[in-house]
Amino acid sequence: MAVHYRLCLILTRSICALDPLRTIEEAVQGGVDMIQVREKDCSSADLLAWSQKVVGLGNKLGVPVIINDSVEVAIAAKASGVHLGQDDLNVADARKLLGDERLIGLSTHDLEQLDDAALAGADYVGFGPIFPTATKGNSQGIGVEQLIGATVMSRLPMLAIGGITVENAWMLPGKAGIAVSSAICGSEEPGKMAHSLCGASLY
Ligand code: 3NM
Repeated sequence: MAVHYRLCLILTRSICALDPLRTIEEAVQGGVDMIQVREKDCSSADLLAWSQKVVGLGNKLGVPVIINDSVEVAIAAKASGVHLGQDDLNVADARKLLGDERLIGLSTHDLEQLDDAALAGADYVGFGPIFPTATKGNSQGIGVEQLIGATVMSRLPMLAIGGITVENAWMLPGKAGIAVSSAICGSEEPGKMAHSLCGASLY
């Protein structure tokens, strides 16, 4: 199913300026409408325990919680879905495990991957990194023009991702929602930051 979200918070505990659960609560009040749990360096047991907490809070706040990379943790934590990278389990196999009710997001980095994502049956795609970002291994940005081209051809809802801040969000095309990690996690006022990002983006 096609699902459109305006502002996804990619939550990593270690970069949160505040308590991570408080960051979520304030960010949702500020306009975040999807949470993605992204923890690259923790055990499966820790990821599951943390994901269960976030899913509990997400249910209370009425926002879907998506787990980065791990289909099994998404299922065990009763999350709303999973977000996969190009090197993770492929979308078709993840779909067999998750069923049609849960969301599958896929990270895409060029137009070919974007096209493949629709064929594979993803529900939405991330597209980026648009701007340079240290959050994903100091990646260079692919630029706003690529994103504009992608939104024209995409058959799936898109989240622009990578280095998005209040200062540059206005440059993004209104057809894409946005996904943000450090700008909100690193803020001592995540609610205000989320609100400003929503105001700055044209979505
Ligand atoms: N994925 P920040 S860019 C997790 O291009 C992630 O697929 C990307 O964090 C991709 O908002 C990225 O701090 C980093 O730049 C997003």
